[in-house]
Amino acid sequence: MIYGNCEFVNKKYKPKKTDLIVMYRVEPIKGVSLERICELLAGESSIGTWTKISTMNPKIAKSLKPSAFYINKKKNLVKIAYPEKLFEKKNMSGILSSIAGNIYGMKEAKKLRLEDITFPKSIIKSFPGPKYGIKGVRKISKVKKRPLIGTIVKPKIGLTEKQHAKVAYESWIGGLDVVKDDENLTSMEFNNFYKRINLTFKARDKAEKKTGEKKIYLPNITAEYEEMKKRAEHVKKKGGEFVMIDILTVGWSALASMRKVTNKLKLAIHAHRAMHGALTRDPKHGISMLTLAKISRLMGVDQLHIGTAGIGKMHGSASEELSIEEEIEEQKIKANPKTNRLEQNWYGMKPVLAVASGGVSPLQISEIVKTMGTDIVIQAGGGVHGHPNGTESGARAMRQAIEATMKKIPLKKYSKTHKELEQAFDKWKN
Ligand code: CAP
Ligand code: MG
Repeated sequence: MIYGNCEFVNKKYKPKKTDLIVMYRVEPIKGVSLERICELLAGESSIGTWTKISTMNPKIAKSLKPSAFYINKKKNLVKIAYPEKLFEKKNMSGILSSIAGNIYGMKEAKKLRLEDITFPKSIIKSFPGPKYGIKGVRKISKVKKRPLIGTIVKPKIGLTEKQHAKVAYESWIGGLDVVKDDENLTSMEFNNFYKRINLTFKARDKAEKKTGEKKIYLPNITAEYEEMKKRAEHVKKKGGEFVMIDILTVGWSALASMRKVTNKLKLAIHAHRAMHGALTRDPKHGISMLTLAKISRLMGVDQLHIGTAGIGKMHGSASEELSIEEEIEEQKIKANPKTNRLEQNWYGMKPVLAVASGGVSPLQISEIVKTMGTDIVIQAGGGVHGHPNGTESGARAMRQAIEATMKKIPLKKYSKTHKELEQAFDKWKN
């Protein structure tokens, strides 16, 4: 069976260390075999087209032809090994136009999901990876062992610059380490980015003075590239250490450029994954969050939202999200057929700090830490500003919850002697 000039299915093929390997889950339309789909997938994502062409020569085919070497009919999983030469190094847009491009529009595939990619050393090494990573973030924040705790200013949009800075101040003095803008707060008529940044950094300085602790602000600089750059420069000028970027809505190319900008400015990147659900949610279609997280690590974000291991308000299973955490925080990943994971060696690339967020309240802190460990940022928006006594008390309740967790004291017990945590229990029960 051939697609154009080549035959791409080769079950005897032994993948080379230099190959880029992709695992796809694919559901063909009626009457189309998985073998046929493999021919189409491998061909369309590399050197093939629908018919035989005169411009193809055996030399091209020999050096660049991918091989579909694994076909699992029970699970509808296939693996394709692509020679590394097919891809331009450090060009994620180009790489994805191949392995996650036209193939999604193929008539013969009803559903197609990119489950995982093993990147070869040459591609890993061509990307910058995080500038700071977990250690760097801990150094900036001066939080050594426990998870960082933070909030998202709420309402998402609606507060003026002054109100925003006030909410941030109360969050910090209540005991939180991190305050961040929400993903859809950019520069609005009633809340201008530059004015917000000026006022919120003033509030940060005041909060640091009052508490004697390091406080972090994550301003959302999401915009078109030139403006994003200007915003990042402004954050630096005002004494910031981080910027937040909605990495999927700005796109990989803009992110790559921003990684260079932030490198020069010495700023860390907090990556918000808004819109990921459009790609990741259907278990049979799209691109897995695991893959997006791997790409984010390559691109060089320092922190990434990965979900709460099924504990918060967002869709996502514990096993999937724990796999993602492992993938962005470890150096060597073993293949795991149960979770559809391929192996990956990160060749020393710095790890990304996982962010657990979405529907979190102080009452879930212990469970999150138990499940996800301490190398995380735990964020609560509604769970702080929804506290019956307001933002500062909400922040206190979060801090009490993390203290109790680190001391291994049950939250309920700790709440008997900690008023704000007790009030959180009254509101959110457990
Ligand atoms: C959380 C949040 C975050 C989500 C994103 C929100 O607020 O600010 O954007 O965490 O999801 O807008 O929902 P709450 P994820 O604490 O009030 O829920 O982290 O899964 O990408
Ligand atoms: Mg949000």
